[in-house]
Amino acid sequence: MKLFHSPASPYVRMVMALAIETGQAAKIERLPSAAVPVKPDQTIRVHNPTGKVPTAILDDGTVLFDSRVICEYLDAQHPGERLFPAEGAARWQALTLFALAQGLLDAALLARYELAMRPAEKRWDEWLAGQLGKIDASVAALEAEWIEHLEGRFDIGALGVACALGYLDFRFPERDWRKAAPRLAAWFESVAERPALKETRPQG
Ligand code: 99T
Repeated sequence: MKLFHSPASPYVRMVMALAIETGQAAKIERLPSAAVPVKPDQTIRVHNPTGKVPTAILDDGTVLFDSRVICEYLDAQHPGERLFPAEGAARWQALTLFALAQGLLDAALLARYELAMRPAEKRWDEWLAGQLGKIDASVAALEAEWIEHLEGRFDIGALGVACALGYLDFRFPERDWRKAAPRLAAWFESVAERPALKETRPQG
């Protein structure tokens, strides 16, 4: 499989972390990319009109995106225990937690683009505050409602949350999410040394 890749992207990180967790990293060929919203990478666009990473190209030419789809695809390709539970409450809980991690990240990325890409004179403070508020509310919900789940099996929800929190450390270190979420911080510490997370720490 070829994968349009960026070492700074938490969405790419989810795919790579899942591949490492499930013993499939060696079969992924990383393609360099320059995915930014204002100047789309045309080599990605040929395959994915949104121009985003991760985008995967399978050996038969089939294109898969986004991170949710590629993660679930890879999880169906190995003989071990699945990170996406197959059915029942475990599945819906894991998918909801994964969606929360994705939602947190979507807000964090919008805030990042607002701060790093939008010219200062065009900034809209209320809009930025709205995105930062979504991050804080998501962290609060993880602390209040999800610790028991997180401390259970390392499923796709847990993997997603670890990548989302890692992104906050990477791009928003000054916001110190740990202050309001000590149990979440302890959980994050306990999983941070997993090879899948250690080998995919964001860079950029
Ligand atoms: O928005 C764009 O045009 C380019 N941005 C991306 O490709 C980002 C890179 S993270 N990826 C996504 O937005 C993917 C979201 C999708 N729903 C998924 O795959 O789940 C870059 C982070 C950074 O540099 O700080």
